[in-house]
Amino acid sequence: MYSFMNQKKLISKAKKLRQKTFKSFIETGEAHLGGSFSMIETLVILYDIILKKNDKFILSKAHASFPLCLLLKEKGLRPKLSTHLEIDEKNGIYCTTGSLGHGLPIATGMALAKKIKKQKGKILVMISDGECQEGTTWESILIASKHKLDNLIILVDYNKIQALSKINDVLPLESLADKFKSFNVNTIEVKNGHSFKEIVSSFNKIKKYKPNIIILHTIKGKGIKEFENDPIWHARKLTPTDILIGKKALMMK
Ligand SMILES: Cc1ncc(C[n+]2csc(CCOP(=O)(O)OP(=O)(O)O)c2C)c(N)n1
Ligand SMILES: [Mg+2]
Repeated sequence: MYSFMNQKKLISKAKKLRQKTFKSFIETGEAHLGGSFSMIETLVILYDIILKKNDKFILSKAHASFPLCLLLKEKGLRPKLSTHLEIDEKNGIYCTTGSLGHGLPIATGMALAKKIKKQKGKILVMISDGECQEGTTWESILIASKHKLDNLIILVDYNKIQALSKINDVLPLESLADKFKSFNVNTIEVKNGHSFKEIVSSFNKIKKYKPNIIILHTIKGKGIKEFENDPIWHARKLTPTDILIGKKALMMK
């Protein structure tokens, strides 16, 4: 059973991670803000509560690498802060990602290898809804399902926006949950992907003898109201006005 004692602490960690991420966007002049902010709560929970010694987390949607790298730095690791990720196992980056649609196939292979070698630990992988429009995602799920990879947990950041368009305008995914279920995967939905309570309790619904998928309904750009749910915030460079708006919303100096 996963549980959390101190919601205030988690809220404060998420707030600080958004602030740090925004600061890095300003400093580097690079900002994949939307997709970084949609997964902040899940990242905090993963690294605070879920991940254990032999587990590995892979961020397939690596354009949102900043909050992950900053979180790993807080844990005393030294990953290179860059958009997209290069394998660096000793610093918590278990896979090179950035070209979308590859993190899940690799995670599936890693989970299968663990199973064959009877190794402990789980592989957790975060994919985007944009990646659910790619064939490699569904091929991987076929394989994970055939091999009953219950050591694989797939998290979907379902923020309903891919790159510069709404998913529904480009290539709708509904019903995403039904699609996963039809591939014989234990499919768990989190209605509010920013609720610590809902995210943690979704991990208590994980089943054995099947791969598990947690679909997190999230808001792209969550945390800065003016930027939320707007496709423009996928990778927009911050203007001086944006910086003022963001700092105010995130309560930064
Ligand atoms: C194979 C591939 N094609 C295109 C891109 C360029 N690209 C970067 S992010 C992105 C889409 C972002 O939307 P989504 O995948 O849903 O991520 P999120 O909303 O979580 O940021 C695209 C097309 C890429 N990184 N890899
Ligand atoms: Mg998306």
